[in-house]
Amino acid sequence: MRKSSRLILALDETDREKALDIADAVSGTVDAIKINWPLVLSAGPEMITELSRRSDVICDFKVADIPNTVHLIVDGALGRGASAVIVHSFTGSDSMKEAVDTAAGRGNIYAVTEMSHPGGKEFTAPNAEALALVGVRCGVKGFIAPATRPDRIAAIRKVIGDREILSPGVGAQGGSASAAISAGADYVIVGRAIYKSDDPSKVAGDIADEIRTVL
Ligand code: O7M
Repeated sequence: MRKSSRLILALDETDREKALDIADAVSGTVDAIKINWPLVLSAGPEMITELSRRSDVICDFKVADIPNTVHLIVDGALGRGASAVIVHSFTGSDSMKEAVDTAAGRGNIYAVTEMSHPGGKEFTAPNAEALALVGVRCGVKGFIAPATRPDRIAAIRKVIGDREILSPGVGAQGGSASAAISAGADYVIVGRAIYKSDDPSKVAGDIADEIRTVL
């Protein structure tokens, strides 16, 4: 994934044509497009391939399963053109290692440490540093840490060295792109603020400009 605007679009739009229009409008600005179950369930897994012609595609399937199932999901996503897959780390080192081994030479694995919504404080936040350490040992490319709590991005950064941090929670969830980058995130992930706006290209450009002010 290139590291230019440091902005990743979370394309949770469920209308296939709208999703492709938005991808076309912002693919020159964003460094990657992240897709999740909403778009895959409405438009089919072929959207992975379709979008991979426009941008790097990160499959945010938050895989949380036994190693064999993890292998099948990661293999299927990368086989359709994804360049990265996101997994949960609470499943433990054997599942996470299986994801990393399956992706080796074909793509990257990112692991969730602490989630950005208020409920993320209940179980994920108290265990986030330990979860991140398991990810480091398993060789993941990077981690997901919350833009809604920039101090937690900084805390995760201390544990993971120079591995990447991708940070969701900007805009609709109240977080700020510049604050997340300043706290140590490499990229911010932005969904509704871009794909629900009247002018996704302009909003993406504005967020990229905001990020540039703190680099
Ligand atoms: O900007 P939004 O709130 O519309 O979208 C945020 C996206 O990031 C959406 O796709 C979420 O599923 C995802 N996300 C979070 O919002 N919080 C998290 O803690 C983790 C993720 C995520 O991307 O996990 C990999």
